Amino acid sequence: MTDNWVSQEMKHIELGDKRLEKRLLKILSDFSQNPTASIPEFCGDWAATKAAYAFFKNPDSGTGSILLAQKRATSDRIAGLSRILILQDTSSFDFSHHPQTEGLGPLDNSVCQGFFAHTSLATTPEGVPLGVLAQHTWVRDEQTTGKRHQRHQRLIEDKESHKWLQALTDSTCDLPADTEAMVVSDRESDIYDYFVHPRPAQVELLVRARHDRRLEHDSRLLFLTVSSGPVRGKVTVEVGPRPGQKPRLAECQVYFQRVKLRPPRRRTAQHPQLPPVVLSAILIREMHPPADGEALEWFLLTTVEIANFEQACQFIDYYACRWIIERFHFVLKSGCEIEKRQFEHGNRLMRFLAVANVVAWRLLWLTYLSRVDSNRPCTVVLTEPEWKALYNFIHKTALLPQEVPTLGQVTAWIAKLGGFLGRNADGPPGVKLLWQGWRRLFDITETWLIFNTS
Ligand SMILES: [Mn+2]
Repeated sequence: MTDNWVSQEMKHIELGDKRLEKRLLKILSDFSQNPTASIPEFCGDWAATKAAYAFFKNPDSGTGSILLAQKRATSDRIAGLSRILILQDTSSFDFSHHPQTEGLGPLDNSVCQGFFAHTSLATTPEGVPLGVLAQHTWVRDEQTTGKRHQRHQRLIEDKESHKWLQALTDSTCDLPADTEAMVVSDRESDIYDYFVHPRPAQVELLVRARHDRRLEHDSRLLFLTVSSGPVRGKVTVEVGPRPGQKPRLAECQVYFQRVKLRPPRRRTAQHPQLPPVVLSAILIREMHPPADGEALEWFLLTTVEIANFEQACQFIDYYACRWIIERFHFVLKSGCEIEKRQFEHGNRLMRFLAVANVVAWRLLWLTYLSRVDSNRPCTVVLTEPEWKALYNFIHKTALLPQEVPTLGQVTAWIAKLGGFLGRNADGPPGVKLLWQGWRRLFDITETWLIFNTS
């Protein structure tokens, strides 16, 4: 049986073959119920397993078509929202432990083999994931990068830097005209060309700065100019746990200033001179960093003119949401076990990734939606048998409640199945507990259905 949400999510799929489309829905449905399982395990029987492997082998099971279907479903969720964030970032997928896989290339560390994926994930301004808008996968060429290419890391980055511009275009080309989008990205995207790359009128950029650029019309440098300006206010930022460091609340000073950047010097005909660009710089700097740890410091650049302290704080919150795409990569790797998948060729792994995007998005969506919208009825994410089975199992009763449980309640119960203790200090359950619980809920529901279907 195909889950309703799967058919909804893939309603725009066009693989040019109805049987392939049906197979995709079946794979998605089985896979999402048991994301960490191997293909034979989540397929359940030999015939389904064989069909799944045939699906990933088939060049007609195009990653482009699957991505486009998800982009359209994501656009349906975006429609009507006045503002969204688009988080873009790169991740590498390492298959060094499967050396027999063909069609892969060197990663940042040249002894590792795998491929790269650059993903644009849409979220609400509160960080609730809406879906993948664009994804570009590629393999580095062993010949051009060379065995000692680690030394040339900057050269490779320069060569691949076009991905930021391309993702900006791909993820924003079909946005509704009344939806504003803030495209958020990390220090790797601090590329002058990116700031001047054409984009739709309602699209703005927010980038963490890496380069101390020269300002136009005087010889001053960006970082010193902003940090020697006036302190506009103070904010407290939550810093998550890091290796050897507990989570903390960092008290930070906020600076912001309008700056006009001088374009980099160009010499070649292929790279003509670019115009100067006017941006707003926002600096937040921790006032009392821990003795044993690094101070929190973000130097952000945005194409929006920052008018006041409140607006600067809003942009700091937007940048904090960039973390969600790191979580997305985490769910792909640890939740969907991409790097443990065994296929003969990298192409099949990339097809598998296109399918896993949908599963990972949904897990993350559920995790964050339950935090911001916990009072909604749970039927937005669970089928009737699912929530009933969950309720009966958790409460050790055959009776049902008067009212449909809320999203917050069922999320806590699913997490409990995954090992969540729910102590006051634990905070809301994370995505890992949810995918662990999700898997048990599937079995519990199957059993529940045996006793509750007449
Ligand atoms: Mn990055």
